[in-house]
Amino acid sequence: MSRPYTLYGWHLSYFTGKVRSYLLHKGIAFIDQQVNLFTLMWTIKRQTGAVVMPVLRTPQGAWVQDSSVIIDQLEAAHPQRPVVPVSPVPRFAAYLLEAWCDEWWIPIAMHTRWNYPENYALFEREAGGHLLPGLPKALQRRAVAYVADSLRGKLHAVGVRPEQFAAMDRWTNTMLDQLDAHFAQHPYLLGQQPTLADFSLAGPMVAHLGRDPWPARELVAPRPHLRRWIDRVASPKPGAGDSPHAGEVVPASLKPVFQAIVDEFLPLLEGINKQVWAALPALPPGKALRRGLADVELPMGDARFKRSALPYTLWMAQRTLDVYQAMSPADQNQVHAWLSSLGGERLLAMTIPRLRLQGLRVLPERPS
Ligand SMILES: N[C@@H](CCC(=O)N[C@@H](CS)C(=O)NCC(=O)O)C(=O)O
Repeated sequence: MSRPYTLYGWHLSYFTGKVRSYLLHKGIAFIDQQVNLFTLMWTIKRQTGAVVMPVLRTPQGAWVQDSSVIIDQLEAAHPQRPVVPVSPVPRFAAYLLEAWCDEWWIPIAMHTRWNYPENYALFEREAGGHLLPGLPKALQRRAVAYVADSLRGKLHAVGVRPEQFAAMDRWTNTMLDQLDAHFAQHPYLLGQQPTLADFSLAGPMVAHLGRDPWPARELVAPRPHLRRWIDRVASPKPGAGDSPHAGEVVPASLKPVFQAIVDEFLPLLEGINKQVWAALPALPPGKALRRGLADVELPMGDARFKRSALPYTLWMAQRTLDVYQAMSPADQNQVHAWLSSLGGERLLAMTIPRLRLQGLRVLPERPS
């Protein structure tokens, strides 16, 4: 009997939530391994070059890092119940939503976790037990405090800054209302079947907002359709969404979401792209870009928002644009017409330096 996959990650981890929801939906057997301090700091670092979760160990013994790469590899190996739509507009929309859910939502998920002290008891209990299983509670608490400090240290970079809290709260409430209204009409983002987009939204929603006590009570419970979607995606029932096709529509009720992506996320991508191009000439060949560059400013609802430009985010945009580039001219026309209807067709003309992943960083494929 072959060994199953092992998913190394915690239930409270954003990107582990994405991959776990995907694996459960696909019905792929896996060991759900809560990662401990040794595995995280030693084994994973040695195997992937980064201290990060989730990481998937395949039955063949390969260690795969990055939720998007993990899902790509699993889709190739397990083509039944595909999670990527075939029709051009939903296909492109699924990847665009993946990029947005993975990157845009990070400050919101960090803000709703780290700025409400009542969330800490759950974090301390779970992370402590995972990091140092079986060791004294006092030691576990010290280890968790260390991890929590390092996570809090990243808040400013991703834009979680006191002067921006009010704008983030307004944005979150508006967006959650829009998602709740959508899920009142459709079981999943792109219709009847869960897609890559749903698993990506599981990152912020299943692992953070729908689980941390403060946002679960204050933000999610008042929105019952969103709550039910979170529960569906976190624990799919056998046979749910069991169809040979992934979602093949872009429902009209998602229009406000795509409008926000065009109005807010596209300027974020453009700001990062500008900084990355500017950083390339001084980058020694073969060296990765810093994880965070200077601040980029963009709209967030009715306000302006600042966060560090993360070159990795551009790799997610490249992934989305690769999907468009691989389409036939007729299919590209459909995607172009759809984005034009939102005023976002300039996304398709963006020139991004070709990037590849190196752990949590990116570097140009060819030396500049
Ligand atoms: N883009 C990566 C991100 C993985 C990631 O950021 N994981 C978080 C936990 S949810 C982490 O380990 N962060 C460590 C760090 O940022 O240094 C993915 O899609 O898997």
